[in-house]
Amino acid sequence: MNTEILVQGILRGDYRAIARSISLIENSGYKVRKDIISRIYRYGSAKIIGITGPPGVGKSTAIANLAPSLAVHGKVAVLAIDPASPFSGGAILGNRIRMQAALSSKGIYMRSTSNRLYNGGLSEYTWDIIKVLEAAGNDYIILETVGSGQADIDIMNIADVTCVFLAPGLGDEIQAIKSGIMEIGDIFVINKIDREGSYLAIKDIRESLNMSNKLETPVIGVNSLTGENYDELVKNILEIKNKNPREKYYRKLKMVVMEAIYDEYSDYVDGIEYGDNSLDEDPYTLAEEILGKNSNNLRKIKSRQQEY
Ligand SMILES: Nc1nc2c(ncn2[C@@H]2O[C@H](COP(=O)(O)OP(=O)(O)OP(=O)(O)O)[C@@H](O)[C@H]2O)c(=O)[nH]1
Ligand SMILES: [Mg+2]
Repeated sequence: MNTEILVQGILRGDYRAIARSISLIENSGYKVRKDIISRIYRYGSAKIIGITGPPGVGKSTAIANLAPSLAVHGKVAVLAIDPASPFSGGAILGNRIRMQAALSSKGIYMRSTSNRLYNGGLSEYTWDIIKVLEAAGNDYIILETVGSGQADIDIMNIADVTCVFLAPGLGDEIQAIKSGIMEIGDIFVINKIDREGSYLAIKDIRESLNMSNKLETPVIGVNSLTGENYDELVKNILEIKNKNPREKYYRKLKMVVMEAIYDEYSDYVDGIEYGDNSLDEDPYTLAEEILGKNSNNLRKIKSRQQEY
């Protein structure tokens, strides 16, 4: 498909164009991503709401409540990042399809993306996909990340509001992950307050926040099965101001520039071969030559590549 037509589709909020662009972003090289992103990245601006927490805490169930509640205030999209594990693949997919159907009947676009081998709670292309969803006119983008404790700190770089979900009875698990997540949460949500121990869990988090000088951070108990206290949660999410978009942009900028440089020069690097006596330079000199500071060996590599 022609990129210009695709971009027009994204800007109209057309689901098929959005889905197609996200697939292209996930499966093509940086040049295709550039082609799409460079045309859309100035369009739209959404509040990015990160939902993180340990596996099974109820993040997806929460989003099934949260997304329709936010949809009263603007256009909503959901992006779920799934672990790449081959074991959980089928089960997760089934849940996703049900959730997608339920949300889309309410005009909410949902998409999941795998974090593949990317080391962290996000996928490599989360930022790019968010740009597509912003350009499509969404006011709120809810991001469910793989609940992996410390690794989810990545979410801070991309979300305007980070909601850390915990549940009563996690016990040791809470202790283990607390050190990392106390820093990242703008809102702490104790889910499953229908369960025993929810009062203690809320108290425990409040105490930890006090110790980290985050006395003002809201701690909200909810029941995601009944929707209890979601008004309170939504109110708190709406109250938190968006971060400066430029600040969020910097990390991505560095990553993409590195990737683009690598893409541009990797052919030359691949062209270096074992036992190549015509390239008898030390690696540093050779690197400088590839970067264009001296073109002697580069010409050799280039001309050999053309023979292939
Ligand atoms: N009792 C109770 N159960 C809940 C509540 N919220 C979610 N659950 C249940 O908890 C289980 C896990 O919920 P999910 O929403 O899949 O949890 P998740 O955090 O998205 O899980 P992963 O994506 O696998 O990390 C499901 O069986 C839900 O029905 C709640 O408020 N109370
Ligand atoms: Mg989930």
